[in-house]
Amino acid sequence: MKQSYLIIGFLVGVGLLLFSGCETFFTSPPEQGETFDQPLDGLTRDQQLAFARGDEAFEKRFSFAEGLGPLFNQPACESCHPSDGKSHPRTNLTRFGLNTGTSFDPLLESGGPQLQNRSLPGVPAEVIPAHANAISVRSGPVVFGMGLIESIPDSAILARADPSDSDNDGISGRANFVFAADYITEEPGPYNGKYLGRFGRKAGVAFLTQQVVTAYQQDIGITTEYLPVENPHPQAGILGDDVADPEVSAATVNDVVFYLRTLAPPKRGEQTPYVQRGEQLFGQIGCASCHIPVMRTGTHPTISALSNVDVPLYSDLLLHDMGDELADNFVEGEANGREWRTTPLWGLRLYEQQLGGTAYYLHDGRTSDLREAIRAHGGETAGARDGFLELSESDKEALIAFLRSL
Ligand code: HEC
Ligand code: HEC
Ligand SMILES: [Ca+2]
Ligand SMILES: [Ca+2]
Ligand SMILES: [Ca+2]
Ligand SMILES: [Ca+2]
Repeated sequence: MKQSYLIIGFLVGVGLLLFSGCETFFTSPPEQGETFDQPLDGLTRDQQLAFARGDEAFEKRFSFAEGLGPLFNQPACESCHPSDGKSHPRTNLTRFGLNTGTSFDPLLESGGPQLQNRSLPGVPAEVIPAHANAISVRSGPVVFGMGLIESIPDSAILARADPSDSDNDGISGRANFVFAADYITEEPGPYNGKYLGRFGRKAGVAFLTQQVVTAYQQDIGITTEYLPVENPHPQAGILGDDVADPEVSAATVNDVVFYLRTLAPPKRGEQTPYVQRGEQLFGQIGCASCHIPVMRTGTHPTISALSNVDVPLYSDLLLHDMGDELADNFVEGEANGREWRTTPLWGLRLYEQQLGGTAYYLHDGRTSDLREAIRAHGGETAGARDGFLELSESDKEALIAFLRSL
């Protein structure tokens, strides 16, 4: 008898605890659409498995015994794309070269174009050679929505290009045409042998697989079956490490590509009338001429979730002259030292939360203040920027509220 009273008392106690104190003991998991690591809806079982493998590979931290180095910036993709989002400026990477005004030399013999600031134990890290005059500091962008960006037909992007500003609106976006690495395809691209670039801050890469393979080799010092040679360290006369190449299989690269391709953009925040007013202003003063609210994909051969859907990315994926303040003097494909690809703004409302409370905007994460990011827009964007600066304080706030709803 006594014992069963005790048990009942205990159960009642636990029950009270569960009903009353639950929220204070456990933080609820983030909801669908509130993070950057959700798959697109409608993947098949096999596709979900590939997504999960790619997710794991993206998070993997390499050790020296697994091939990290000889030179590297960080040991994992996730180091610079935490939770698949933007990087903290402490993991920014630097590229360098020599811009003579008429030509650009990526200074391969001095370890260019990327500075790897870390290396194997006992090996000196790279330094920027004294004769480099183009130094480009880059922070890692968000990596969701890559398959949607990849599936927008070239024609839809090119339709918005206006290289000589023939419609006289002051905006002359142009495409970056770039060559493909030979491990991607031997086929010459449709534009004088080149392809339409869409990845990277200057749209310097046309293929997602190339973006991933290069990240492994340049950022982590990891060779892959696609590119089984180490990034050399000419400043120290070192060609590799002791780990046999390739250090990562083509299957793993393909899983990571699949993961990025099927990572869904987060859901948009609440559309209050205030936010809608901000969106209207965003259009009125010309922000939406480059930050195009929606593009549409074509037909995808194997992933139905990527076929004929809207892509609310807030970018035209074109290059724009952003003026002196943002210029880096660094040339990439056809992009010059003043041009940058319009940064997609989707997911902006979650950037702060993803980095523990502070977000970092622009290509090098130079500011945490959205107004400052807008003020830095020069060159082709001077008109839209001035339009913003001339808004009343309450209109400015509505526009910022709109950005924070994306
Ligand atoms: C040292 C930091 C760093 C590491 C490590 C890193 N990245 Fe990145 N990532 C960047 C930066 C910086 C950019 C922008 C590059 C540019 O402008 O060319 C970028 C761009 C990208 C993009 C293109 C995004 C876009 O908006 O076009 C993808 C995709 C990507 N990285 C995937 C990866 C994968 C996969 C790995 C691991 C194999 C990886 N990254 C490792 C810093 C990093
Ligand atoms: C001519 C094209 C163009 C116009 C017009 C334009 N932008 Fe941009 N925007 C860009 C480019 C290119 C970048 C990337 C610049 C960089 O990183 O150096 C950018 C970056 C941004 C960023 C930073 C995003 C991030 O995650 O780092 C914000 C915010 C932004 N723009 C908002 C606006 C607003 C608001 C307006 C209107 C006042 C506007 N833009 C007008 C091209 C444009
Ligand atoms: Ca290696
Ligand atoms: Ca280097
Ligand atoms: Ca124009
Ligand atoms: Ca090796």
